[in-house]
Amino acid sequence: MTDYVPPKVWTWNKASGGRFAAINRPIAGPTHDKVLPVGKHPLQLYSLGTPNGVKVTVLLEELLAMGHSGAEYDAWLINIGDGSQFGSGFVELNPNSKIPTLADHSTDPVTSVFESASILVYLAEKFGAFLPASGPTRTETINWLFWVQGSAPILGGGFGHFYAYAPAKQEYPIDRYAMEVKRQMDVLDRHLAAHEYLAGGEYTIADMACWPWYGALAMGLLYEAGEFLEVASYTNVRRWTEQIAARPAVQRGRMVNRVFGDPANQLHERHDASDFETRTQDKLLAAAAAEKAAAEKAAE
Ligand SMILES: N[C@@H](CCC(=O)N[C@@H](CS)C(=O)NCC(=O)O)C(=O)O
Repeated sequence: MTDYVPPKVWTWNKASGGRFAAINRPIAGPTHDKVLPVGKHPLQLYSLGTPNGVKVTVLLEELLAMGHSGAEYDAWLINIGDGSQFGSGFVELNPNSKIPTLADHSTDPVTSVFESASILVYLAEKFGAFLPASGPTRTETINWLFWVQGSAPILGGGFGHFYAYAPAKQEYPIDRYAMEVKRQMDVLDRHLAAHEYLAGGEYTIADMACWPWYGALAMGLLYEAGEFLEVASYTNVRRWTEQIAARPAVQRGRMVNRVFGDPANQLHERHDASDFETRTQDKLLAAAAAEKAAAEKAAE
């Protein structure tokens, strides 16, 4: 531990350090003028394929798969690394400057919806799906939705930050947050031992909110911390993760606004259902070109 003694009043006189130092600020509001693009569908999503973004694109793809054509959407890429969340148009929709943010142009005036859980509830209620209108399953869905909204910042902003992104490894915060994240995984694991989905027998927006965070963690995909946290031991979380990952709508939703990882799983912007097929077409063409190049090299 360092022997840092906090001053009487904190001042912003140096970068905070770590992976997101360039975008962290102690003040809100826009940094520049930027009008947001608006596409052809009533629902305009401004997002990035992080776990918080994926919650919403999974729900939109699930709604479309169910036949709700009104859920067609344009998904625009907001690159938080370059500060796009601080553009004036984005801040007008979401004063908190964080993805995901949704604008519903089917209402007059346009409805702006921010906070991923608020977007999930808004869409689920708009289309009457994945959140019962009343009764115990609704309450249980809301319980787990609030649970993940309160818990994931401990996983991402706490454990992930200190384990993977902080400029130096420190035992105290890593120990504290590792303990809490393991407790959270155990909460889920015990619950999922007795329930197929978080709210019981029904797949709901609670699963969609929780899966991108805790499903990814369970499969060792977050912060390269799989071995450290012994994630393979949470077998019920893994069963649930794989069950959800097998859904075609989830596989599509996970690709939208994704700009990292395997390029084959990235669809930077989505404006039409056919964008996924075009993406497949691109992959086939790229594979054919690679095969041709390999064959030519072998013939040299
Ligand atoms: N509680 C918010 C969290 C959203 C959030 O933290 N978004 C991150 C990306 S996953 C972001 O936009 N960060 C940009 C920044 O902090 O400037 C939600 O659930 O929507």
